[in-house]
Amino acid sequence: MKVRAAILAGLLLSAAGTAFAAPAKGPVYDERPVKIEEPLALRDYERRAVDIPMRDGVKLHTVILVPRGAKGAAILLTRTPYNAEEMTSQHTSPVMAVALDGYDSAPDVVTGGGYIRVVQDVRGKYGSEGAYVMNRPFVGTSLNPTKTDHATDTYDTIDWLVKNVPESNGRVGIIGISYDGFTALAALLNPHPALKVAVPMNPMVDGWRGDDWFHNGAFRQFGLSYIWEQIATRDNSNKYELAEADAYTHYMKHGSAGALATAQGIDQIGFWQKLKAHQAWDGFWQEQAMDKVLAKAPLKVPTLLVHSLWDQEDIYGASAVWKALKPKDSEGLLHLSIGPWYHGQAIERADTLGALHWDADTGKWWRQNVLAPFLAHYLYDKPMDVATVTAFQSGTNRWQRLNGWPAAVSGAPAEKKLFLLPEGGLGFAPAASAATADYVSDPANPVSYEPRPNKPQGYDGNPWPTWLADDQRPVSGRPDVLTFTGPVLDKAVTIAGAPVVHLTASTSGTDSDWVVKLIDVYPDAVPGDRAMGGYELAVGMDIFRGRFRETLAEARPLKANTPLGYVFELPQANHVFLPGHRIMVQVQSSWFPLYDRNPQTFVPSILDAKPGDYVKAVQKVSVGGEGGSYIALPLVE
Ligand code: PG9
Repeated sequence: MKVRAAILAGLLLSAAGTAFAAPAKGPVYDERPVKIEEPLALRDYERRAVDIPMRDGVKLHTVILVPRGAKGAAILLTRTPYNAEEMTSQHTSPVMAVALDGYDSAPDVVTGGGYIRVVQDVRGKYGSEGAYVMNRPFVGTSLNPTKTDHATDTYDTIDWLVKNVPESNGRVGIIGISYDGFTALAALLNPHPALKVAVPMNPMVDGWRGDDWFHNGAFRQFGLSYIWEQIATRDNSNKYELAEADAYTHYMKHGSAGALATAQGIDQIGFWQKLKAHQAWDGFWQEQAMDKVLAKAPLKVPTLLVHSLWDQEDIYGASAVWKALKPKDSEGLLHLSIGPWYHGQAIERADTLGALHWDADTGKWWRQNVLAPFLAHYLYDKPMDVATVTAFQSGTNRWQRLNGWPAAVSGAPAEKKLFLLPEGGLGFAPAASAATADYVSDPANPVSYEPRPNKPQGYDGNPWPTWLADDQRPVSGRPDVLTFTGPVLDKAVTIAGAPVVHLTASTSGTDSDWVVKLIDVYPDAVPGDRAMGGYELAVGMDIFRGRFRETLAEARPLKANTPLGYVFELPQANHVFLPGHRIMVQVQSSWFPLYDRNPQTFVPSILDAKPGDYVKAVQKVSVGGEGGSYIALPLVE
């Protein structure tokens, strides 16, 4: 045994080419060496941590993992506020794929492609110097008085990397999810010539229209903890902890989100002050919306946008960028992938989404058949066969290769009106005579977005990532949730694109929220999947804050007790309502605590509403006659 061990040790040492130095002499009675040397030679990669200088002298902390023996390897870069050191050492392992096995990296693709992996802290976060500004707006806008932004920082970083990483082939790709999808988009502005490909996944694009901070003007309260943890300290060490076991109670306790923010100390944070000052879709949001920013110049870098159909955080961004850039993409550089995923699930195991089963690991399929070949094509000149749009169709649960979106290979979808009808009906023909469906919305008893107790936002063992795919039955029976159900379908109804809500409704208040859900109701018996019997799966749902019905740019009171029109898009869907299923629509006026409560009395700032402003309101939804409510479905024949 001893001889074998000695031979093995000798082999390892000669393979690694290094031996450990004799320990420096330590204190008299201590077995620890003065300085420990890690067994680096046993790693299948080399780790370099560098501080790269930007044009203004600020240094950005950057971790570079180089596969051992790499030569002519392309670089895959991610720029993040989430801690570059941690993201590159998720597990203690000498194996690069294991070290990267966590947020953002798609380690199977990274190591499978022999890439050099680079992760950088954005300025002001973790190991990087400089000031931190949330989703730092761009130089040249009125929002950024400095000379640096994520576009210049990416340029300077890439410039340094191609000159200082000798194992590289001089080509760089940028990839990232959410915030890091936003930084991947930012790289496309005046890009460095070595940037050859970008993959923004579930990118944050417009914080007001439908990504992290607001949806159509309704404030997403979980943003408070994010803002606090992200901005209070460089290393996120100040945590936002809830004293209450149920987040519902926590957010109710203080009344408005503004009062809660004050109690939590969040008033100290600059971004919160900006957010409070810009509760409408004004210049502040429009100037930094990435779809608008990028639409100003032609796309120069091949880009694969990734959209998740059940993205609980940034369900708006990817398709907004697609819509803004695709018509101008004369060179065919822009591609889109649409998957049946929660936020970021494309790089995780994805054979299920909550109770839903896709029969195969859709994340793995997409990485092998779309992501890996797309990157290898632009970074290593390998051939690829990736369609302009690769979309997963839920219901039939199959991948489609499309030449546009929203479009089938054979053509664009046509609008088909789905009418809300009296007595809880739903159908493709309107009701002739005027009628309303009524309910009382009480801010003292708001509709919970998921069954209580609500967990704070988070990923570990918590239902947050999958809540958009939750069964809607728990709220169907509430008297303040209107439910409209169509007949059992005898043939499939296929939709591709964004259903558009055309709601006509009155409120006894002077402001109101409207939540509309388009739901697929499963038959009572689902062969092979009993848990899905009668399941109410939302294929698209969103909220609209009534005060913005005339213009998103300014809040205006509603005329009480008067039927008014509200038009807004639901998120993208690519779904087949199968024969035997039924289509359902739900309407309600609160979605708590995910969204702050509308006081239902018009006040200039809902974030500062006072307890006396919150009043019950009688809501009447028009379900027939002229101006009856409907959803325009993007129907595919
Ligand atoms: N959705 C997160 C976020 C992005 C940008 C701003 C605020 C939050 C994220 O997952 O990164």
